[in-house]
Amino acid sequence: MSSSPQDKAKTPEAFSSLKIKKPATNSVGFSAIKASISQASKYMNTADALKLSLKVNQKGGFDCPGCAWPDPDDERSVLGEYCENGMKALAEEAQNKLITADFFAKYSVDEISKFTDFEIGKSGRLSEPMFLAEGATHYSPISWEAAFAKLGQHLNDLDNPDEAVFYTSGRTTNEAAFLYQLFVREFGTANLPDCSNMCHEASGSALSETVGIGKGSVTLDDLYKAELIMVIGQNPATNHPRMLTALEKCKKNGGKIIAINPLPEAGLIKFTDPQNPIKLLTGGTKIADVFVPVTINGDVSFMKAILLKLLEKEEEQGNVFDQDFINEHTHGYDTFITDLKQYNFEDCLTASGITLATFNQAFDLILNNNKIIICWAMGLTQHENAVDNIRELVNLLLLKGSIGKEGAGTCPVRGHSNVQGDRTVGIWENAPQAFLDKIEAKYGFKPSNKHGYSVIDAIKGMYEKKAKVFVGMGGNFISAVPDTLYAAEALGNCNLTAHVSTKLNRSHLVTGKEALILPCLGRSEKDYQKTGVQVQSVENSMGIVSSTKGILEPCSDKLKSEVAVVCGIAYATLKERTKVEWLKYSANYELVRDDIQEVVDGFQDYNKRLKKPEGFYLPNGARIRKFKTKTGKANFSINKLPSWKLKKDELIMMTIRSHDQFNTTIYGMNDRYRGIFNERRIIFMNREDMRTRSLNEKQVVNLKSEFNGVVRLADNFKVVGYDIPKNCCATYFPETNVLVPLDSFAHTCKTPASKSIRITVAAVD
Ligand SMILES: Nc1nc2c(c(=O)[nH]1)N[C@H]1C(S)=C(S)[C@@H](COP(=O)(O)OP(=O)(O)OC[C@H]3O[C@@H](n4cnc5c(=O)[nH]c(N)nc54)[C@H](O)[C@@H]3O)O[C@H]1N2
Ligand SMILES: Nc1nc2c(c(=O)[nH]1)N[C@H]1C(S)=C(S)[C@@H](COP(=O)(O)OP(=O)(O)OC[C@H]3O[C@@H](n4cnc5c(=O)[nH]c(N)nc54)[C@H](O)[C@@H]3O)O[C@H]1N2
Ligand SMILES: [Mo]
Repeated sequence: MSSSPQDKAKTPEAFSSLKIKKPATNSVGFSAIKASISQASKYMNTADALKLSLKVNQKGGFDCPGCAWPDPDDERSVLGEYCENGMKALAEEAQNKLITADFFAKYSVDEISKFTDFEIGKSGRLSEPMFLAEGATHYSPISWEAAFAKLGQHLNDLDNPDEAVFYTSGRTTNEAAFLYQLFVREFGTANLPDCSNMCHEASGSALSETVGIGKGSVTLDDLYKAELIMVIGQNPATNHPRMLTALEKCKKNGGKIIAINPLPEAGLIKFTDPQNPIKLLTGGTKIADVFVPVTINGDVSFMKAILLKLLEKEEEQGNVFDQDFINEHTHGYDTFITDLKQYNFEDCLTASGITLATFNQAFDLILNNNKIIICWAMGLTQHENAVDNIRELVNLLLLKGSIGKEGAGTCPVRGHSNVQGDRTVGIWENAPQAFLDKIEAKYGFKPSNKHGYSVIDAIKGMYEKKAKVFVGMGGNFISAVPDTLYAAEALGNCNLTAHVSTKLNRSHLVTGKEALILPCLGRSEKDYQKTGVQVQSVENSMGIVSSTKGILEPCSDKLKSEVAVVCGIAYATLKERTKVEWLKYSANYELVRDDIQEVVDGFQDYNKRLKKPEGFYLPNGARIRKFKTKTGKANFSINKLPSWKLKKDELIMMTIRSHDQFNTTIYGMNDRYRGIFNERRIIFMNREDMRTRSLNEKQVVNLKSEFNGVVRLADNFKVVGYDIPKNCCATYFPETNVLVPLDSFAHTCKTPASKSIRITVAAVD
């Protein structure tokens, strides 16, 4: 008998062999170059590795699939916009090894599910379409035509288009994403859950409401010119390494930096630019002027403490707030101030976990500077009050008039390399009516204007058997989502699960009754179509759209591009009833861009402007103080302090990324900067919390979360004593996603609260 979807969804519990060293205080430098070269040469051939490292993020090259950090507008180093983790992402994609039909004949789905995520990733690149028949133990090959027909048949057999779910992960290019959502809407549903639901959705919600655009307002140049950058809830040395170059440049221009984070992350403390040989020898730049070790989810409390003191100073001396900006451009100031006055400074400071001395250092920098940029990522967005976190940051920027001028503004640092572009071109379960109207005007069908499933709703829908077909455009749904075991049962309920993927992952193993793997080209590979090698486009974290063109030969001749796959599925599903000429697009992607420019604002002359090596900026109201909110102004907001309390023995846990992973893809078993080697099943704990629980370093513990009466368990983690605030702890995602309750999510936007899970730890005898 084959094992249950739940068994296949869990990460194996065996340990490797944990080594602990002192955490690093300096990031990048020689060790990063060494790490990336060794990674590349282990899994790729040397010529390809060199070719890639020279072309990545170069004008006319291809966009690194690693992260969404922008490329400099002007000079780019000859070494490429080089970064260790970008190189690891590429080495992962451009592996020599292929997974062919033989692999699937050799290993059953059950057997593969016993591999660790690291082993699954290192099995190679998917190289041909595969099908898992009902009741079968092994995947077997299928032709593309048969695969499209099978998927089309399943979709057409549904009673209602809303019984299908179409997930997207943020690596999909604008062209593929636009066609994908077009197909889904013509098919008849708005069920377009997206990785951004688990990522920066809270930023989008908070920013749209307060400043009228769900994206950041700054450019790279602003970062260089800021007087103060606050980096909150973000670990750039690992997740956006090229951001450190911008922070360094800001410092060189006299700027200051405050880092707010429960962990003293290496890159925030000191950074050595790998492209600067002198710096490599002399030891790098100190990054954070002030490090604020806030308690997990203590950010609103900390910000309120700052706002209260600013108000006190404003009332004393009168020149702290930018009253001209407030009068001209904002709404809700008086109500906001009245609300703020209810809070007590000492209570807020205590709740934030920060000492008065550290508070004062951060406060002085905020008080005395008026060009402030705030950068943030998952440390703020994955909490129940995530939207409040971000709105409170906006309150600060509005008081200081620090938005819509040089060197100032909002900077949500995006995750996946095109997650922002995907949303721009229509991957949205709740798209604005104006966008749907444009689709209708252009194509002549009426898109559903229901609020479709977000990730959380999609899981519930499948669990309750209201949704029966799951299609994943990239990503690794089962490992990325919260509440792994519940989600596994949900996927197991489906009639068909189908994934368009570059690499094998656990979502191919936790299947519906039938399953399809549709292997596609990666970003680094040449996309040959009838009119020649195709160029595609992506949008980075700062709203710049630029081209990307693969440079390596495809690893298999049985791969299709994402665009071709979408067109194939759409044609096979919609047949005569379609109003879209699906087959023309895959021959020439310029035709897709022609359509995008008609439907999406800001893309005029798309094909022409894409030819500019540096790409082009999309319009951004907040950047020029045109706040397109309901009030027509930038809105102050009222945010409460978080109300949760830890029960006796409970800790609050954040699930974070190690230095050797890209989301659910595990590049290696180390987390070098944090001094962790050869193990992922660990829990970082405050040493005093260890003492009160009589736990020793490396002791094995089981973790338990209890939420609304439901108990969730994750067994076998080794304790690591760490510099983390009391009552806080950290583990790696996805190993502890089994503990994240499905119903613990951010208000307004339903982002799973995977940075504030209340758990208890119990020693294993
Ligand atoms: N190499 C690499 N690059 C990546 C990724 C990857 O996995 N690997 N993932 C990509 C994606 S999709 C994303 S979204 C980004 C993620 O980039 P990050 O958001 O940097 O990733 P996380 O590891 O989730 O780190 C969250 C940080 O927030 C801190 N934190 C946690 N809780 C709190 C809190 O309550 N308050 C504060 N102030 N801080 C807190 C943690 O200590 C940690 O430093 O990176 C992108 N780039
Ligand atoms: N507990 C916890 N859970 C989290 C998070 C957390 O911090 N803590 N972070 C959340 C965040 S921020 C995010 S963004 C999600 C990530 O969720 P996902 O985006 O679903 O996950 P990834 O691990 O990035 O997906 C990796 C898979 O994408 C496929 N892939 C890679 N490149 C391509 C490509 O070019 N095309 C196609 N078609 N497929 C490709 C490969 O098959 C690979 O196995 O996870 C979320 N889950
Ligand atoms: Mo993300």
